[in-house]
Amino acid sequence: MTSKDFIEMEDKYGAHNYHPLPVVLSKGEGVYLWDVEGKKYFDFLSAYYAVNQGHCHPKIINTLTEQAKTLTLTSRAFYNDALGPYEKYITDYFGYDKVLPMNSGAEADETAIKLCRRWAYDKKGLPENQAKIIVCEGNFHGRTITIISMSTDPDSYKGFGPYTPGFEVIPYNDLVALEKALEDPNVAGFLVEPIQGEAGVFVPDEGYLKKAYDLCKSKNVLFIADEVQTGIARTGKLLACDHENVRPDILILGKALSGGVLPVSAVLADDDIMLVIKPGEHGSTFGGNPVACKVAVSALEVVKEENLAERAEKLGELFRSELLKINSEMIELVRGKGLLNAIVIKPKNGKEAWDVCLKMKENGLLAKPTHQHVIRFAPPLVITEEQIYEAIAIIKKTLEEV
Ligand code: IF1
Repeated sequence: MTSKDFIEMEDKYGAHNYHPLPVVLSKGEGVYLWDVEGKKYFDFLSAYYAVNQGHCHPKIINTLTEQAKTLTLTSRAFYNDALGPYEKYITDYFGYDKVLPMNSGAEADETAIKLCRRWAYDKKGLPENQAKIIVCEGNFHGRTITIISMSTDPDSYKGFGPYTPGFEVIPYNDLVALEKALEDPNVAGFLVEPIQGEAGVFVPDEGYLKKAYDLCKSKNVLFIADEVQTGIARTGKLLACDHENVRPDILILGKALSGGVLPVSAVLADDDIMLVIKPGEHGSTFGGNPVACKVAVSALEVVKEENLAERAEKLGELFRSELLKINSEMIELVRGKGLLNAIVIKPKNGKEAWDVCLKMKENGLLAKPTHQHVIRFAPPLVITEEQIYEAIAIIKKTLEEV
C-alpha cells in the first residue's frame, strides 16, 4: 500500500477530527521518522512533545516489552508490585508527598480540578458548589467537556455546550488581572500553563510565574501548573516552573512521562491536598497500570541519564540563534524556551505556514502549524548539535523556496 492508500483509508473509515499533513509514517527512531515509501524525516513535533526521549528509545521499549510479557493490568481493586515503587520513584523525583496516576493529560487536568475543588470545600471551607478556578485566555488543557468549558478557542468549545460552570478567565501573563480575580473569596485555584503551547508558544514575562504563585499563596488559593507539554525537560529545566523556582501546589504531568510509548499522566501534590480524595471517590481502569509504571520509571531515568534538560537548554539557544540568522521576511517572530520553540510566519505571495510545512516535508523535516501563522519546532531532546544545523539548513532552504 502507498501513502495515498493509507490516507484514503483513514479518510473513509476514521472520524475527521484532525487535518494531518499528507505524510504516512511507519517507523520512528530517535529524532527520525520514515514514511511508507521509506523517506526519512526529522521529527520536529515529537508527537506533540510526547517523545522527548526520542522515538522508540531502546531502554524504554525494553521495559515495555518485558512488563508486557509479565503483567499488564490488575486494576486498582488489588495491589501489584509495580505501582508502589513507581509512586515512590516519581514522588522522590519531583519532591511531592503523593501521586495520583492517570492516563491522558486531560484526565490529569480533570483530576487536578476535582482535587482543587474538594480541597476548597474540605480545607478552605468554601460553600459547596461555589468553588471557582481561574484560568487564562488561550489556555489548552485537553478536550473533555469540563476542560473546553475553560477554553477561549471556539474550535475547542463551539457546539459542545452546555458548559461546566466555575471558571473565571483572565488574560495570560497579566498579574493585575490575576490580583483582581483573586479578590473573589470563592476562588479555589489558579490553573496555568507555564508556557502556553497550543496558543502558539507564549512565554510569559520573567517573574510572572513566581509573582502569580505568591499572589495565590497570599489568598490561600492553589497554584496548579499544567506541565503536560512543558514538563519532562522540554523547556531546558525538568519543569518549566523550575526556571522561576516555583513549586506548584498541584503539578500535572503527561505526554513524555512515558516517552511516548503509551498514555501515562500523573497529578502530584502534598498530603494536605491529595488526601482530600478518599477511597472510591476517584479512579481509572488503566490509571497506574504495571506497564505504565515501569515505562514511566524508565522514561524518567532516561531524562536524567542523558541530561535531556541541559541539552534542551543549550540546543534550544543554538536553534533560536540560528533561526534568527535566516533573514527571510516570512519569519515575523521567533520565540520559545529550551526546545519548545515556534516561528510566526508572515504570509508571502499567498503562501502561509501550512505551505511552509508542506515544503519542509518535501525537504525532510516534519512540523505542523498551530492556528494559521505559527509553526512549532520541537524535536526530541536527544537531538545532536549537528542535527540542529542540518534542520536549520532545511528550514532555510524551504523558506527560500517558498
Ligand atoms: C489535540 C499541543 C494541543 C496539552 C496541555 C493537557 C493536554 C494537552 C498543556 C491534554 C494536549 C495535545 C492534544 C492534541 C494536540 C496537542 C496540543 F499543543 F500539544 F500540540 F492541543 F495544544 N495540557 N495537547 O498540550 O493531554 O489528553 O491530549 O493527553 O487534542 O489536538 P491529552
